[in-house]
Amino acid sequence: MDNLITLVIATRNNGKTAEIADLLKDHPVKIKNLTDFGPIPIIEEDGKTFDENAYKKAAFASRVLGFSALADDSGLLVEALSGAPGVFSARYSGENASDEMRCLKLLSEIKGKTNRKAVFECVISVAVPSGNALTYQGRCEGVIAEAPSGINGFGYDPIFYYPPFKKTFAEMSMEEKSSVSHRGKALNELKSEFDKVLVWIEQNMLKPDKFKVRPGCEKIDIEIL
Ligand code: ITT
Repeated sequence: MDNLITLVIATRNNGKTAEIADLLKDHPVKIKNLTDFGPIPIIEEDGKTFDENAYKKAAFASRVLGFSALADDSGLLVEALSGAPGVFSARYSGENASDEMRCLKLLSEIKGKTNRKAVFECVISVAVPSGNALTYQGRCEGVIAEAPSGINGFGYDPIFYYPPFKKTFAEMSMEEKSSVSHRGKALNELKSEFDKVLVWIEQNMLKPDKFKVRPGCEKIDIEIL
């Protein structure tokens, strides 16, 4: 069908792309991701909340590519570390660190603490080129494991232990993880009103601008009007 609405998954994280694409696979949209287009500038994630960053990523991708776009901003908040790494989850151990390095840093920061409670949070933003957007949220509570375990998933999955399943996220299949995860919950909320979302996208595609793009070279910023 050619009249399907195109929805671009605006993330450079392959683990997220796989989970989002899987959850949306049976829906009447043409799913694309950033690799389907030429290089697009990296957006600076300088928001103080998941909400701000998710909006920025979705609105910017939609604006630049001319399609509706869905972005996810998420992270892990550890109670004993006053909510760190939080919005800095991707950069917790420096810009170029691996997932393994981030997990090991977190394990060393929390070493010896008795409170190992943590929560994953996710905000999904669906935006159209004008800058209008819809927001969905999800969270999942668990504890930080004593040591990494499991090989599935990405990011902090090997050290995020989910007590009801007696497994870390990295020991679960993608379907199992999505049934309880922060991202799965946010996307399920979106899916529960998918028909309305498609109508909203159609009605909003041509609305007047809500923001200006400031062109730069490597990193680009947007200014909300
Ligand atoms: P994009 O901005 O391109 O989407 P990113 O990896 O930079 O990719 P975020 O800024 O949202 O994404 O950072 C989220 C980080 O939080 C991510 O890199 C992981 O380290 C962690 N994270 C989020 N969701 C996770 C999950 O389901 N499992 C494990 N770690 C997760």
